[in-house]
Amino acid sequence: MESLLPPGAAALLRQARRVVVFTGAGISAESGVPTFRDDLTGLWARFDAEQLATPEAFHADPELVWGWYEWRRARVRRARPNPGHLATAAIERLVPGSVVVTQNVDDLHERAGSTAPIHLHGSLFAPRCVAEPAHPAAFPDAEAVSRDVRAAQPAAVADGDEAADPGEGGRIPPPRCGRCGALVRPGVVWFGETLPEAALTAAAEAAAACDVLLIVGTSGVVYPAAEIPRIAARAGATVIQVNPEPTPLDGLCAVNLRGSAARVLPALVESAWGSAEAAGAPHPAVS
Ligand code: BJW
Repeated sequence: MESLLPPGAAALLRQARRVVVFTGAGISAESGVPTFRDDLTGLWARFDAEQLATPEAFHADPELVWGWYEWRRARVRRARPNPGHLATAAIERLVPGSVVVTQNVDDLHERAGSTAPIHLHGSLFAPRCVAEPAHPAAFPDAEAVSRDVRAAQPAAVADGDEAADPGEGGRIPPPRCGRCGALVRPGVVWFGETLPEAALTAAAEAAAACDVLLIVGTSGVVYPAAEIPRIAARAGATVIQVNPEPTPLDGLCAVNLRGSAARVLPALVESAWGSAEAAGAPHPAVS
């Protein structure tokens, strides 16, 4: 792998005092979590985004949308962080001024040992009330929602599975808010919705202040998230990209590393800091 890394990429990383790792669905692909737009395996290859990832879709068919998110949540719970997530956490440990900014709604960065990654598009594990976002206290943990769903839909859930899994395309009625009775919705950011303001501001500030921004596994077509690497480049940071395919962000990058996150990131970290531990030896938090 060392030979795949252009000389200089590792040195740029090693010399950086503040690194932002900006991730998309590609970093979780090798954990078995589908991306959105990959031709054969992406979620949108089988479903129209407009049918599932908009407020209108949830309003029109809440059972289809909730069932789809329960299916995805069950898949993520069964997935494990891969060497790309571990290498990202290693960068955080090795460069204390580092920040992980992710568009992903899974929790694989956290389970790899990353501390407080910024989630621009929300989380699969933070369902909330449609009527009053301040009502999540009615569902203090995602497990409670999952238990409610299992109780309501015993036939839809495999015995012993930790989360409700209706299968892809399966339908499950969303639970109701314990405080006001309105529907509970996935705590993710759908098309046409604004991103959480605090997360977007923190991500933009980290991008403006970093010396290296590492883009990993995103198609770079969804805004405003795709502005984050542009903010870094405008502020003078060096941008490095890891992706097996070209993206619209290629032109922004000093280095484009064509390969998978689980192969390239550990090699990059090992080349920069020269130790196998740095390249992502399992963190105690990995589960
Ligand atoms: C690997 C790999 C391996 C594979 N290793 N790599 C400006 C211009 C045009 C449009 C807009 C604009 N500003 C706003 C918009 C509208 C819209 C938008 O961006 N549309 C474009 C798609 C055209 N944006 C919005 O609506 C946003 N809200 C907003 O702007 O509010 C203000 C506003 C409102 C109304 C009007 C105007 C403004 C909200 C966006 C929310 C995105 N939500 C989703 C779903 C989240 C919930 C869920 O999970 O269901 O977020 S969409 C989906 O795309 C998800 C992702 O986070 C996001 C990005 O996808 P990502 O991560 O890049 O995945 P892929 O699949 O696209 O790419 C995977 C990549 O990995 C590929 O490159 C592979 O090659 C690579 N890969 N294997 C490394 N092993």
